[in-house]
Amino acid sequence: MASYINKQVIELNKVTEENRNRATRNVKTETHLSGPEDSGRRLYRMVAVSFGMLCVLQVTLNISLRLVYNRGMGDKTNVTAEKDQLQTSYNTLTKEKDQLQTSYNTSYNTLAKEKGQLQTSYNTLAKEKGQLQTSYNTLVEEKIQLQTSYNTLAKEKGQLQTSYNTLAKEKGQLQTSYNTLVEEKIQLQTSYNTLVKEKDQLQTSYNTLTEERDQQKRENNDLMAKFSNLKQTCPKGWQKFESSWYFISTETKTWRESSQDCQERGADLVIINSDKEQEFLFGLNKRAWIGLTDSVNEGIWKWVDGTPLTISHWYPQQPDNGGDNPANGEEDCVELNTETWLPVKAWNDQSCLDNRHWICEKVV
Ligand SMILES: [Ca+2]
Ligand SMILES: [Ca+2]
Ligand SMILES: [Ca+2]
Repeated sequence: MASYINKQVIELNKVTEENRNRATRNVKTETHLSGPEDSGRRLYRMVAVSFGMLCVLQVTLNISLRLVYNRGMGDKTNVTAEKDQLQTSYNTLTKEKDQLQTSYNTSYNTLAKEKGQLQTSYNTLAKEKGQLQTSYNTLVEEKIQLQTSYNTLAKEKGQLQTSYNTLAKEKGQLQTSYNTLVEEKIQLQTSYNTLVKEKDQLQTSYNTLTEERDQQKRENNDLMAKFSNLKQTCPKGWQKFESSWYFISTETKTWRESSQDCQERGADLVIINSDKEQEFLFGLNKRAWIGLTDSVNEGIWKWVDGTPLTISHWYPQQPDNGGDNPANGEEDCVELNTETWLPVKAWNDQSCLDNRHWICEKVV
């Protein structure tokens, strides 16, 4: 019986030693894994520690059995019973050991499989890390180039800023000059406007003076002409009274023919301007046409030069435009009747178609 127990203890110790060595190898192997495999390594350690504790428990059980056995074979019945109990415990432990062995193998395979997956992930990550490193290097190189470009641009920006400042300064000077010129232009415009106004006033004064001079010249010419005429002697067939010459016809004509004859003589039918002239003409003792008519507008008497009638010498009841006698016809022309009437009351309107002597007047 003792030899059998010893044999079992030795066998159990071998298995324990073998497991411990395997665990140690696994731990050694795992120590070569890198960071991502730490979780697997902890699981290995837990399994190895469990095995170690089982081994310690088995050794303790073997020692207890040996002590029981050495205590003598006193009570064989008890020993047999205890032996059966121990055998049962041993079987149980063996069974548990087998289960643990199975669990260990299963865990080992799982861990090995996970280790392979982790290794693959690690390789993938390492590859990606290499690619990232390459990208990083490229980015660093590009950053250096960008830095160089930035420095160049910063330098150019500084030069442009300098140019801008210079231009801004020149612009300010030009603006000042422009403002000065604008101010001078306004002053010149004001002076110009003043000069234009003065020029217009001078022009007006000049025109007035010119007109006055021309008027004076005309008056002088008229005076000279009158003075010259006064010195002249009357033409043959004309009579002089004050500043006019008068022509008295020897034949008779209608009023219009008489007027035309006067114009051909450089004169016109007489215009009576005063009582004196009326009395002078009356004294000529000719029943004759004078230059007064209302042939344009009935009742509106006008002299042959277009002036209206102001001083009149009508005979009472005249003008009557022929009265109620159709035989007289329309009476639109004026005759000086010296045969029957008073000197200053000698005008009568008469038919222009009647024949009369006529008197022409020429102002000299
Ligand atoms: Ca007259
Ligand atoms: Ca009339
Ligand atoms: Ca009449």
